Amino acid sequence: MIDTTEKYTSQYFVEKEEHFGAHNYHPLPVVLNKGEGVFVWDVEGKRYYDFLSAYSAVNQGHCHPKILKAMLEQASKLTLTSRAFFNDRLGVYEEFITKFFGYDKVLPMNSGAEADETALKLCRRWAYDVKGIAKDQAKIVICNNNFHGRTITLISMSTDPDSYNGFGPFTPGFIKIPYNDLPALENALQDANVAGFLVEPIQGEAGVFVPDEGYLSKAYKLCKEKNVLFIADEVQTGIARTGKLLACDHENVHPDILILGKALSGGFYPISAVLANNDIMLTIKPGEHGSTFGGNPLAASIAIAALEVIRDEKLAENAEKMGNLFRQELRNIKSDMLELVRGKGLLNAIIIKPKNGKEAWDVCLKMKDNGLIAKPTHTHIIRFAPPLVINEQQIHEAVAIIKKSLSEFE
Ligand code: IF1
Repeated sequence: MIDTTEKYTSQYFVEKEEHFGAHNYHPLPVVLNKGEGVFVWDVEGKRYYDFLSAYSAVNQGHCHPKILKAMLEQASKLTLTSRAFFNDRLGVYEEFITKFFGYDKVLPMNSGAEADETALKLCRRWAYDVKGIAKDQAKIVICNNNFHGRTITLISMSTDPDSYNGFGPFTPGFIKIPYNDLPALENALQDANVAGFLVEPIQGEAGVFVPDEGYLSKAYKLCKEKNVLFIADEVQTGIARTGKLLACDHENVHPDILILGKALSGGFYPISAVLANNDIMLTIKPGEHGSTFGGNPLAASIAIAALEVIRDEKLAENAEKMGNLFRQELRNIKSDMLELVRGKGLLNAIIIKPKNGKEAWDVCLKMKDNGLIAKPTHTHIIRFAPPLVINEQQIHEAVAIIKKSLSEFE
């Protein structure tokens, strides 16, 4: 146990993780011990703007009081029953979330990866039982540069060697096509064994790739023409992040299978969900899929509160407004390292042009010194995703930090 009477430096905690933890991450050198709204603090008491939001899991802001209250109340009563029995929270949550997003049913899971895996199983089962594809022949179309999680099947779909190298053999049954390429999708859909198209409405990990206007709606139409399920992975883009409740809402696309995670709990607990209508969801029968923690009463209570915050605080509208302001202000920054600004709502990224051997990582270190934390993805891209509760004055302050940091490389 940590003796809280003695002040421990960041170095103390970094060394602990180095010695006792797996080295599957390379974190920015900052040790956080407090979060509130758009801010986090390190063990030395320094405050930072959090511009990653735990990869868009803290959309409601750190430690949102309403979600905390719901968590504490439920945690003091009943946390886990397993699905071997009913409980008095799951059905209430299922009704709430299915009406919130407009589906017949929800299958509750824990991590985003589990939700993606669940969606793949639903798609394959629908392929055999409803579409009538021959056993074990179902194929699912996915996009290059996708990110859907870290399981063997999900990395089998990946085109990023860092995700799949050294983890073979891989799960078969996937057709890879370029993202944002409708002719490539149309061509792939000629295969009668295609059952589904799994796509991120915006590719987050790839570096916030926003597809052309109309891509999602035209892709959906192509899928419907071929009786193929349109499966949207909104784990990162959902829950108001891009300025609408779902990124698919920008094009009025209602996915056949919707995958949610991350901010579904406001960062309090691993909660994910798969939503679909009865013709798809009821293809899985009792005993054919499950999870120890999936749909537990604590998660159910947290998720209701997390979604109520999104609705009641109009965080999608705020994300739209603050996102436009953020991109506009960023584009006014004069820096030869700042190559490009792109994004939607409060899911944004900048491309850093290396200068004198300095690159995105060095810019992130400089921003950290200046009071804002973010992390590069794919070497030259810095993703900016603050909590959706950010206000105008905080956007201006954050942009000033980014501008100052870039200027220090001039
Ligand atoms: C890591 C990335 C982001 C996701 C989408 C499913 C999942 C994720 C669109 C799986 C998870 C996380 C995973 C985390 C870092 C982060 C990430 F860089 F890995 F790709 F956000 F962009 N679909 N993304 O973004 O959800 O199982 O993690 O709950 O693995 O390093 P999960």
